[in-house]
Amino acid sequence: MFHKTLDKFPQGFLWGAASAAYQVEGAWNEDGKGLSVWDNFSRIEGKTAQGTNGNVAVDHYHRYQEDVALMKQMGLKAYRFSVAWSRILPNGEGEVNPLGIQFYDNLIDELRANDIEPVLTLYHWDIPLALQEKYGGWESRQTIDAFLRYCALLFDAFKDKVTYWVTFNEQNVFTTLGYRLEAHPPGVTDVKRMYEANHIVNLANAKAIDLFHKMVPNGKIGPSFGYGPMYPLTANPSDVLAAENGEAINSDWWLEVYCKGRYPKCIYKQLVRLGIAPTILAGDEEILALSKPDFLGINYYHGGTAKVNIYEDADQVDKIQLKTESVTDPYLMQNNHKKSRSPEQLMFAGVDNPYLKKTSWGWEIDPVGFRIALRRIYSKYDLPVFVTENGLGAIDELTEDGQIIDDYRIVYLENHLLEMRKAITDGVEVIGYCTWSFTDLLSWLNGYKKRYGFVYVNRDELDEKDLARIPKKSFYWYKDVIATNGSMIE
Ligand code: BGP
Repeated sequence: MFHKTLDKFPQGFLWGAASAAYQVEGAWNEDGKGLSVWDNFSRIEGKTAQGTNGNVAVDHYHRYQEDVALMKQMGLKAYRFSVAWSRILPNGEGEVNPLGIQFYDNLIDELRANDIEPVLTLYHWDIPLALQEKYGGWESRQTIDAFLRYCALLFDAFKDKVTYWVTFNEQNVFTTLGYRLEAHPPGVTDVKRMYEANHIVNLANAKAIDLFHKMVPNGKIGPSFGYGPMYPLTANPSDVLAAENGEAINSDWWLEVYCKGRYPKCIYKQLVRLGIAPTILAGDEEILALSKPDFLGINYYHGGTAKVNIYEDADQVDKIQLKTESVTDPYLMQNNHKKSRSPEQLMFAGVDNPYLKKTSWGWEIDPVGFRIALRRIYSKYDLPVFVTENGLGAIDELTEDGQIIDDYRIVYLENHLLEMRKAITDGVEVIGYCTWSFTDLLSWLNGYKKRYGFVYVNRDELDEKDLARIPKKSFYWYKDVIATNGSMIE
């Protein structure tokens, strides 16, 4: 779709930036906070880059006023942050920690006083350790009850101060990395357990949305999904089908539950066939149907590319491999799901996209994919879209006179914003856009080297230094973007 002129960004568009509690706050054991699974996991040798952890992070807990002052200086319209469940309920349930509520109350007041819309994420991966140890975390239905109590406390405390709420951040990512690839807590490698835990989170999400609508009738809530479109490698219909399969298992599997309140039938049938479908009890379908989000949050970094897998490609089927009873044969997964990590193998083969460059961490850079993503999910689900994360992880270096000239970040964001503006012109309703991130922060697995912020934080993996905040060149660029309500993006 070619447009001679582009529509303006809507009035009141939420130009924002995002963070997560564990990645910025620090103060891991202060003012009554309990432990989260990440406080524990990061202590296990070899799990994070150079053993980095969130004990201090970028000390936002103590420096939130300074950080909000910088947001104000920039003119930021929205700040997305997450609440650490273990600050509110140190054991995940039971006694409430009033100092935990107080911290977020102060932060929200500070944001409001500076005309910044708070966007509150209820869960950004840091489940209280006590719930993990007592119930097995997201593998137990008791955790749903604990989560709802936690949600109710926050709904009640902030219903008059916070309009925009996010339930779960990237459920697809934390269940995959946590229960299948052992890269995140609880460090499991069992695809069946992943789908079981994922089902529990789906139930928690639906119930939380339903409770929210009863308790905060004027608010808006939705999940934030890590989304990128799947492309076929070629116009070969078999590759196109492979991409459809990829889109279905990587995205529809979650998005249909969020937006339509039920599992997509083909993927569900495939998981049943493979013996890895989640256990659905009587009443679960009714609970899933309660999921009626007001918007769909998406975190966009990149999509993926698929070609037909070796089992379905008539030209190059490696029949020998199929005939051998190797444990890597995915058909064996029916009896031995622990040995296989990939039901997707039967559906498509993931490949590099020959048209796209990558970041230093191997993430494809694909601004046009952002427009495709917005168009695709808007036409499929018909919900306003809130872009809750997008950004570039890069190595930033201080010049001798103490500046950070991050032109590469400006180019990255500019290209993405232009595609978003085109998507808006196409007709997609986008209500806001949060970059990842405002200040530099701790990357879950990559330490402090991989920086995303508009504001440099003077620390590295081994040395906390003075944690000074230094606005980068991109800070002033985004300030102008906001001041012109995006009209300079063309
Ligand atoms: C998203 C997460 C964020 C953040 C971001 C960048 O998936 O929601 O919390 O971590 O990715 O990730 P990384 O630090 O691995 O580059």
